[in-house]
Amino acid sequence: MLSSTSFKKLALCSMTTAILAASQSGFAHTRLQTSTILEGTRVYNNVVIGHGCHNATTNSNSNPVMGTSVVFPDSTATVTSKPAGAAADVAPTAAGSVTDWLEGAGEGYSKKVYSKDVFSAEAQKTNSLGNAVGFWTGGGSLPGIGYTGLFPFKTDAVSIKPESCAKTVTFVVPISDVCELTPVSGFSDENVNMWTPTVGSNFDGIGLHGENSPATLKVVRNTTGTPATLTSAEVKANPLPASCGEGLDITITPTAEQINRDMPAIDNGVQVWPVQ
Ligand SMILES: [Cu+2]
Repeated sequence: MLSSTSFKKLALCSMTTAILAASQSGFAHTRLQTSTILEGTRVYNNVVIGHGCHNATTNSNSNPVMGTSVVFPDSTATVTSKPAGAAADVAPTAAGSVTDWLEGAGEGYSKKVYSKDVFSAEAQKTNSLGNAVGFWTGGGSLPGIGYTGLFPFKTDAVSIKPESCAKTVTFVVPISDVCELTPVSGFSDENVNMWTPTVGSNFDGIGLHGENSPATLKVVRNTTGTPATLTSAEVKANPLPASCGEGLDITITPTAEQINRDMPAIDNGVQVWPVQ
């Protein structure tokens, strides 16, 4: 059982989100270790926390992280498309539902890998269908600077519908790094880094570090079959139908309703964060 006193604090990047977003790989934003995967493959991965919350006294990100909460979009998510390889300033268009693009249920593909290496408690989150929709882990103190925190999970094979024109499918994965337990009304750069999309949820974190800068997981269509890196088993090619041209880049973003439901950390029926 977690208590408020078992938790400590987090901190902020001194550089702006905009600067970091332009070259995220070299910086310390919270991201997935492997952010691009091939369809049809199971991948072991990590949430990577690069820094803590802002400490006003030291003007650094030295407030330690005491927990992190992750949401994977479920099949209720908002789906948009762009022409494959379109520039960032090309506006996305509405593109139906998740299962228009992905085989199966379109959710439940992510599972926590059990680990207490960093924090002492963790739990999977499931939706009403029993499908995994994320996880949280907390209880402890990840130093805000000087270390990187890794939180293991895996994704099961995600397969793109052969008849669809999807060339890539990108899941938006909101993550909250918590440095101090507060209610939603008390969120600040001193107590949480909010790597979330701006969708109108309680966790938009407007003005906070990470605002509208969520982690992502891009699934790439296997148009050519077995890749050179996989030799043990043949992987069937999934070519784009000829009528698709260059194809589409699909983005799957969890709704505000899902984020409000699935972002809170609930330990044995008790909501630990945000404080209610
Ligand atoms: Cu940062």
